[in-house]
Amino acid sequence: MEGLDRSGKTTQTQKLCEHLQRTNTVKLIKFPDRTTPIGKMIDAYLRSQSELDDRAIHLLFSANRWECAGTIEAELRAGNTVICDRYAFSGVAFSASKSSLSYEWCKAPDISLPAPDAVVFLDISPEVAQQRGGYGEERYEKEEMQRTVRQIFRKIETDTAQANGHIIWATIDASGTLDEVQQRIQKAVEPLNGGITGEIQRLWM
Ligand code: FDM
Repeated sequence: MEGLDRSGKTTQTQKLCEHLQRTNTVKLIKFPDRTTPIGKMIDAYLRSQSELDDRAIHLLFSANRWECAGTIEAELRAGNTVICDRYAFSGVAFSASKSSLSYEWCKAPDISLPAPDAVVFLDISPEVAQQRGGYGEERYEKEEMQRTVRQIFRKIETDTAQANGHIIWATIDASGTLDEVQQRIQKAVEPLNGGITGEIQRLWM
């Protein structure tokens, strides 16, 4: 699950989890995982309690995924469903929105992570986001940055289709009611309901 700020991503992810739990064991993983030592460094940075070089924080976000990659693979091998609240796509979209970092450089550390079978991107215009109460307190919750991030997500969608044709990429309009948006999400992931067989795919390879 990916999304812009104020898209309702966390609530929608929780609801999707509950829905899928009726038929399968579901593991929900939130990135950044702020509980690990790396996650604590990320958390301090996001709350502006520490300063880090743009490259250093990007690599920490990626390392935070790699430290969980083994768990993700084990869950998938056990036949469970894994839902990630943000993943490498956020990693690239947010970092590459900084003028100091190139898009290709941002992708590199996440290459060969376990690839998802579907990416649900909750899309919301900056105008609707503002109506929902404006942006919050954290470092990246600024209108200008969110606009750029949104554009980069579109580029990542194209790129991911080229490298990983099997990934379902669903850009969901997040501007309706909670239930309307949830219905759209459930419909988008329906093709996966029968389960997935075969090798775990690798991201951007
Ligand atoms: N974020 C999240 C990144 O910049 N890179 C990443 O790899 C990830 C996973 O962290 F602004 C940003 C996106 C967001 C912030 O995310 C925290 P949540 O979902 O608001 O906790």
